Amino acid sequence: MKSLKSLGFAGLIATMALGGALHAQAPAATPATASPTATATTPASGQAAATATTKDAAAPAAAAPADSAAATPAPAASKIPEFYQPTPGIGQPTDKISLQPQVTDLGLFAQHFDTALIWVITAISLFVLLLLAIVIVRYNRRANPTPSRTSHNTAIEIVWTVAPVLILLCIAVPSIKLLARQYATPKPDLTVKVIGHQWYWSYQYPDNGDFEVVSNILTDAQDKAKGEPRQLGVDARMVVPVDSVIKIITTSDDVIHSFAVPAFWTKMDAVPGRLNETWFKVNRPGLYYGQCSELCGARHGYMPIAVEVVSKQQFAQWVAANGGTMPGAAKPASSDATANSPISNPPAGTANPEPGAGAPTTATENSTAAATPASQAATTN
Ligand SMILES: [Cu+2]
Repeated sequence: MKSLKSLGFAGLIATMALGGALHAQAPAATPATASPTATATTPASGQAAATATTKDAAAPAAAAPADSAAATPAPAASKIPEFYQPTPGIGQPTDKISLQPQVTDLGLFAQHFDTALIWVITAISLFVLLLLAIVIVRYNRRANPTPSRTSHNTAIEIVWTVAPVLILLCIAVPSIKLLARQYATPKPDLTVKVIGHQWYWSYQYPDNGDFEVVSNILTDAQDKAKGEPRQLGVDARMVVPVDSVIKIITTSDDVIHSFAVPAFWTKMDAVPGRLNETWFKVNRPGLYYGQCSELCGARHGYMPIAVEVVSKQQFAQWVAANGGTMPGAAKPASSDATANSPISNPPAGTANPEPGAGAPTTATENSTAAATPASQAATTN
């Protein structure tokens, strides 16, 4: 920074160039803030939206469960274990103007880089402010009636070209390093296929017998009862082991969604007909929330993501509760030869015994799934 002070007016030009460059950096440095913003800007009540959807879509669906509920006993919802309660300030939006506390090495690297960039931005802004102040005071018409007629100065022109280039290089090196690390998945310990639907998520575990978890938003009342942050609680969480490289493959059933968990520094679009890949390795167990981060329709704001990071023993317990197997363990005899085919979908109803969660496997999956929170509220309360 000392050398900058000697640049004089060169700094002004340097800063203009750099300002543009910092803008270009913004996408890499901001994924983590997207979700909290989304939360803040979705004031419309989940209840209201659910009711609205129910009107056109759920009328037949609401009638059907009423009959079948009497005939067949509801599956035991408590069989799938949940290990962690939400921790205020961790893995969910905070009221601070900063990134969420990061729980992956990549996230910590990004957080430090973000802090460093703030200092660079502040220093340059103050420097430019100082230059402007000098110009206003010293070179106004009264103080400097006969202006200099200088039009070229080779030395200063070289300086104000080279200095911004050097500053940009200092920013570009860690920035590209961060980007590269985000896209280079280390050898994975577990692969989870994340599928976006209008408007819920499902998670498939191909390494564990290819079972599937269907994850729907909870109602506000259910969130309150369970102590979960409003509009972030789900009926079935995605569960992964701690200190393990989790390879995430995203795709979509209908439109483009985006799987984003700010505390992991993870965000990847889920595009129909494509498989995208990203990864994370979480350092500490806990419950972390995210949201769909690509505008995907009417209930885009109501398809939260809840990832539970647990010990390896707890993960094995959770997999067993979902009817899956751990790698190396004997696979249970499957009545359906195609059950583990990568092409066919596993029976979602068996993976998630929550009432209404099995609905997405039917042909009317969008309409019934959208109505799920409403019908759950009606049947469980
Ligand atoms: Cu979405």
